[in-house]
Amino acid sequence: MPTLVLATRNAGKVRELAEMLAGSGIDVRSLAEWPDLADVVEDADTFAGNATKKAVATATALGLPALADDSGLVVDALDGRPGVYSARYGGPGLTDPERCERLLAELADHGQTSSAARFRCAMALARPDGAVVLREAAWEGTVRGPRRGENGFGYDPVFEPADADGTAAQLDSPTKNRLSHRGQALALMVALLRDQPELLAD
Ligand code: ITT
Repeated sequence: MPTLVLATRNAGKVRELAEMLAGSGIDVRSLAEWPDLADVVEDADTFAGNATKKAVATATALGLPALADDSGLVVDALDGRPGVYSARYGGPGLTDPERCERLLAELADHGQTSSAARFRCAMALARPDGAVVLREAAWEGTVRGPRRGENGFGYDPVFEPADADGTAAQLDSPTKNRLSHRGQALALMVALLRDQPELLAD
């Protein structure tokens, strides 16, 4: 069975990716098995650049194929922010609910109670030799408070997908995984692996 390491320390991403890859015939491993592996500096200014960096660094360090996700929320009324800085928005040490509140406060500073927005995801699969393939997807919707829902993670409680009722945090995980930026990007990656299984070969 081919092995694939999920190159992320975000527990919400690990849960969603592992759920979606269950039954795929891939031995899915997480970075929790390598607690001492150094974090990758995410200094690229694009989702694709950071995803590629995380996947290549992990695959070359561990000698195993690695899948990285770089994602974030792009808010029109904030000129695309927080974008690639979504994980660090508002500074280090904030909780996910505090980041959601910060986002709503910044929208209010701009005189808005809501804004068109989208989650974007770049997913990179790297082999230990450094070869890398990339797939990208987006999930359109609206940012609006108050926070609603207990599922998901990150900005889900203030993101209303265009293709579902309520917020992303009110969706059950199979529904979120089917619709989301991450779910769509992973589906594209799985289709690529079906065509090119050698990407996961030893
Ligand atoms: P890794 O780099 O270890 O994967 P990270 O959390 O730092 O973890 P990113 O740099 O890709 O990952 O930042 C993604 C952030 O975007 C994440 O922390 C959330 O705040 C937000 N985000 C991404 N996908 C999301 C989703 O499905 N629902 C809610 N928020 C999401």
